[in-house]
Amino acid sequence: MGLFDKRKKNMEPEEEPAKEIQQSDAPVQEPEEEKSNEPGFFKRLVSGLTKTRKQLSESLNQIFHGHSELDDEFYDELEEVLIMADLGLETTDRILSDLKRRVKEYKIKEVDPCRELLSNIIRDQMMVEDSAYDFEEQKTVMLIIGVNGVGKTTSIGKLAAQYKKRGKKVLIAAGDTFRAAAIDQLKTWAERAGVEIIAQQEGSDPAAVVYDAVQAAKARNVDILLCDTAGRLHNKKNLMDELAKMRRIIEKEYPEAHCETLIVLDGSTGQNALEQARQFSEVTDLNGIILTKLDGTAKGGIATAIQAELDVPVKYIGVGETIEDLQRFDPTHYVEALFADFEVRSEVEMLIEEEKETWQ
Ligand SMILES: Nc1nc2c(ncn2[C@@H]2O[C@H](COP(=O)(O)OP(=O)(O)OP(=O)(O)O)[C@@H](O)[C@H]2O)c(=O)[nH]1
Ligand SMILES: [Mg+2]
Repeated sequence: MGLFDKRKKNMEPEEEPAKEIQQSDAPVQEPEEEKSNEPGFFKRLVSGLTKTRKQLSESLNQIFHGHSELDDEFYDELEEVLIMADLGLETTDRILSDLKRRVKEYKIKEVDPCRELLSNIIRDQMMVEDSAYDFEEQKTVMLIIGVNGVGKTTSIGKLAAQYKKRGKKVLIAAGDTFRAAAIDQLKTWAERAGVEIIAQQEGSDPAAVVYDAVQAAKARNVDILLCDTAGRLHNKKNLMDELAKMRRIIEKEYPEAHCETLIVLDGSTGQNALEQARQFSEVTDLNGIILTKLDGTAKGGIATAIQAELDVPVKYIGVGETIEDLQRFDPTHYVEALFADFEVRSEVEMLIEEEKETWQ
């Protein structure tokens, strides 16, 4: 039984509309079943999303406690709260239209059942296809792109460590040759993760580094090659040309490998992150998004906006600084962690306890 189903069972009277929702709306997936393959996974997510959850829950509680009727005022206030959580105008509009449609369909007259509807709608906006992570099981070259400071290098370090732990043969390419410090930072991560790295001098051609790394990956039977890239060059055109050149080399030199281009976005920059993703998607095909720094921000709703507006899946999220804090994105868990309001917080803690017991 999912968190929201539990809450409903405990808290809501047996009203007709509530029953109808349970029957016709897809139930929230069981978090207990696939909560993680790592201990503390859900706890990290809940803790990482604290700021966003607090802001969202407080505002939502106020709205839900302050209204008994589904009138315009209720919807207007809801709109304001969703926009404040950085879901963006377009996504908020889409969510509210969907909510109104479902309210009509299920003949709902009261505000309370809307809470679950709302979380279901947001979850549905972000569903990731089952095939989204197939690349992890193939020979893959991952090109990690994004503007400076968003978390490319650290995400590569964290992913390398996680893949290695799962038995993959991993290689890293230091494709950010713009600064010597960038190469050193990546070397430190490679050491920490216990994987090999291909690097050249500062100022060398990044495409040449990628070329060498691809040859090494083929020769050493590497499963996953992770390529770092520069976030800042002399101008935007340079940067985009360089990324295109790297991708051409990968495709030409290693056509049998899958090329996975992931853009890293800093979640704490809210709508700016969305704009960056838009700009990059105009010049290169994006397979997915790594959304970092959700732990430091109340703008966690941006994950929903990005996915809904760009139609590019968020594949990993960063909810802290440790290696385990970079997680595969699971919309069900994300929504449960995000929407756990005061009334159900004890149940969130219960889930964490259950998780602890499973892994101890
Ligand atoms: N709190 C938090 N910090 C993060 C997360 N991901 C990255 N960071 C921090 O963000 C800072 C920048 O990360 P980098 O990996 O160096 O970013 P980059 O995109 O490689 O930056 P450039 O190489 O300058 O383009 C570092 O201090 C990281 O520790 C996250 O999920 N949460
Ligand atoms: Mg970097």
